[in-house]
Amino acid sequence: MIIRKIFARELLDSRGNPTIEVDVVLEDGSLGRSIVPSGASTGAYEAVELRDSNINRYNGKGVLQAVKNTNTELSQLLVGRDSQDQSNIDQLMIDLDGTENKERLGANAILGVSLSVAKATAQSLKIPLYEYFHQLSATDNNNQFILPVPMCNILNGGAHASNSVDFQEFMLMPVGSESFSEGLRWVVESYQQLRTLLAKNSYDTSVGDEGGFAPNLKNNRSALHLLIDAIQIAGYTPGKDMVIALDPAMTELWEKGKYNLSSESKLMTSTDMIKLWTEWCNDFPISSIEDGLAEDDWNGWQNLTSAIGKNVQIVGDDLFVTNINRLKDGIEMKAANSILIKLNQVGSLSETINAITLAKQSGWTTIISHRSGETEDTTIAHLAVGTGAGQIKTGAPARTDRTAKYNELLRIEELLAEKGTYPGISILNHHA
Ligand code: 2PG
Ligand code: MG
Repeated sequence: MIIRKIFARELLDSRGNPTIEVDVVLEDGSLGRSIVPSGASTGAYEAVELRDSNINRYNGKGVLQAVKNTNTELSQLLVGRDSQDQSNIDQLMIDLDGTENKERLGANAILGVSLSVAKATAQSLKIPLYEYFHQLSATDNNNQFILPVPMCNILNGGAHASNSVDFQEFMLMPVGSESFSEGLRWVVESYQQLRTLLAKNSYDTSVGDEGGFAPNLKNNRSALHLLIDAIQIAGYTPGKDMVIALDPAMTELWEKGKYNLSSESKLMTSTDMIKLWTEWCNDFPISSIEDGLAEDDWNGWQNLTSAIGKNVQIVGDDLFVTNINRLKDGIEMKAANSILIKLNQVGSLSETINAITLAKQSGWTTIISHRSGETEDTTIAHLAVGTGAGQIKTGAPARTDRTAKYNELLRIEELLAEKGTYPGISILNHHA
């Protein structure tokens, strides 16, 4: 179907920062609309999110230039083209931008168009978005879809909160449930119990950027005890019904070759951190650690993976930034065994799908992820199901920017009925 119109506007994300929304309209009237999210603990190698430098508007965070680039150059490039030609459309935008990291037109502008073209096409084909993503990424043609195991961030720290916890995300994965909806209920019940538990112990129950609680704890390790207690009070068995996943986002704590755990006044080497993660994994049912080391500490990543990668999912976020070249290096170096996938780190749908495909072909696990600055846009729920990624990370089961994705997955689960399967623990088993 031919693209008739492309139109972008500036609106707001969950932190009240401006972001870009793009509408793509096809000849038959089909509309694709997407809003681009934005990170706080961003990796240095991410594609560039174009922001206006005009400090008189939104403290320089406006996106009017990205909007303009969409409404002029990108629109001129793509109006009149076939919307089903997704990879060609993405390549044309990459070529027109002409830079390595999409800094001229903006990865936010390019991604907004890329996703809205796909969404408009799905609407025109009268198929759900996840099914169109499945068509774009399918290596097999079977009619079975995989619902993702959620990684629910119930306790926030680091760059996502102003509390004393150094590590960014403490998450629960309901690997023992029969279905996505049952697993989601288990984490919600545990989340509610965590609130009660915090209140009972006179901790603050306010939340961080991703909706998880952000109490001032006496040390980082006590967050794990709280999680275990909350799971048990909710009536579930830690390590069986639910496991723990961490994203300490260590790039944020990397200072002059050391890791600064400021809440505990400790400067740690890479070896110290690997020791700490190994201990934590022995003492608690932790099945996944994302960004356990910083984005340039390749050697440390190799050591961490060889130390605990057999039993623990070692996930690269800032390390790979959804970039296929960095992923290739990581696979060759055995620097991890899993990749976090964020559309806006790389800036187009096709490049994102290529990264997922390569990871899967290499026997790695894949986790589709939100950003800490989100919106009501639910594209990643469809991407998780459509690509069969197996896991999704989309924050606490609280705050509309986060629950929007969970709610969309509940709808998809209902729609798929017996065509959808929930992998549970099997998604992590191949590391063992
Ligand atoms: C992360 C993300 C999402 P941000 O580090 O994985 O949780 O945070 O979007 O701030 O980079
Ligand atoms: Mg991360």
